Amino acid sequence: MDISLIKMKIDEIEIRCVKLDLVNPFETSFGRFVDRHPIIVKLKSEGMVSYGEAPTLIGPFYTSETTESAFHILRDYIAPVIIRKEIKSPEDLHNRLSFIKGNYIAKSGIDTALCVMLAQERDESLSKFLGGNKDKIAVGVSVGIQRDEKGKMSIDKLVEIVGRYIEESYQRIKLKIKPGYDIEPVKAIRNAYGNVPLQVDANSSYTLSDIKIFRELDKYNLILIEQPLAYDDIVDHRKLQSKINTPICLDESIETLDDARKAIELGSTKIINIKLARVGGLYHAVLIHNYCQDKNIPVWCGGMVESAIGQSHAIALASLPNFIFPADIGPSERYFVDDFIRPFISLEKGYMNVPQKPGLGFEINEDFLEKATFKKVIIN
Ligand code: OSB
Ligand code: MG
Repeated sequence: MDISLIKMKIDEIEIRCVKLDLVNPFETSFGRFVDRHPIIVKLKSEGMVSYGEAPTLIGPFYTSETTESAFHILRDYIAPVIIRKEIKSPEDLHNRLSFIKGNYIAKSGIDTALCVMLAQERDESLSKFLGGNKDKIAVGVSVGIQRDEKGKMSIDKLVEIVGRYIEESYQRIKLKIKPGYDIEPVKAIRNAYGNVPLQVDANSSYTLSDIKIFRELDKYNLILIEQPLAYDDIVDHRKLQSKINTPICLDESIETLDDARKAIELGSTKIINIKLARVGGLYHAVLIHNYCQDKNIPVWCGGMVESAIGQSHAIALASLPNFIFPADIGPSERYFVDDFIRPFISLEKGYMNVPQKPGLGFEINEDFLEKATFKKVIIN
C-alpha cells in the first residue's frame, strides 16, 4: 500500500446498524442465524463519499464484539478523533486509533471506508491501492450445518446442497463442523463427490482431548482444518499440529500481525485465514499478508457473511498475490434477500472479477440502505 502524501479531511461520518435477511439460515458450531446485523460506515470528504463495513454479529459468538459494542466504539471513541481531521494514510488512521484496545471489527468499519476514499482520491481501484495484481479471484463456499424440516441435522441435505455448489463451479467446499457432526459429513461428501477440494471449520468447538477425531479427519485429505481449538489459543494448536498431518489454519486466534508472527514461530498454524474485519481492516490485513508471504505461509481471504459492501472490500484484498487458496467471498444472491449493490455481485465459473474502476467499483443503493437501517448516527 503506497502511503504517499494525500490528505483527506473527514467532513461527516454516518454510522448505521442494518439488518439483512438471509436467503437460507446459516448454522455453525456457535449458532444458527436467519439474519445479519452489520454496521455500514459512510464517510464524506470534500464532496466525495465512501462506504465501509464492520460485519459484526448481533452477539459475542464469534469474537467478543457485537453490533451494539461496535456502534458504541465507532460513535464514542473512533468518530471523535477523526472528524474534521486531515487523515494522511491508513497508517495515520491506525496511529490515531491505537489508544483503543481490541475492538478490531469496529475499527475495520472506519478503515475500509477510509481506504476506499483514499483509492478514489487517487483515481485508483481499491485493489490497486492495496497492491493487488489479479483481475479475478477464486472463490469457495462455506456450507453451514444443515437440518431437515423437523430440525434434525441432515447429512442427506448437506450432500444435496454441496452437489449444487460443485455444479456451480465453486473452487472449494468448506464444511462447518462441531462435536457430534464431523467425521460423518466429511465421509459423506468424499463418498458422494470423491476428492473435491474440501476443508472444515470448527469455530473453536474442540479441545485437545478430541485428538481421536482429528486423527480420523486426517484420513480424508482435507486442505486444512480451520480453528479447531479455543478462539484465544495458540499453544494447544501447536500441540495438535504436531500430532496430525492436515494443516491447521487459524482464524479466530489471529487478530494482529503479532498474533500471526507468534503462531507461525510456534508452529501453531501452517496457513492463515485473513479476515479483514477480524484484524481491524484492510491496512493490517495487507501487513499480515505481506508478513506471511515473506515467511512462505499461504493465506486465504475469509469472510463473515458480509453485505456486498464488505464483500467488495474482500474482493480487492483477495487480489493480492499471496492469497493462494479460494476465498470465502460470495455473490449477494447466495446470502441475502436484498443487498446494497446494484447489480448484485455475481460469480462466473467459480471466479469473481476484481473491479478496476476507482474506489469501491460498485454502485450503492441508498434506498435499500435506508430501508435496512434500524439505528443510525451522523457526526459532522
Ligand atoms: O469462521 O469463517 C468463519 C461466518 C461468520 C463468522 C465466522 C465465520 C463465518 C463463515 C462465513 O464461515 C463464510 C462466508 O462469508 O461465506
Ligand atoms: Mg472460520
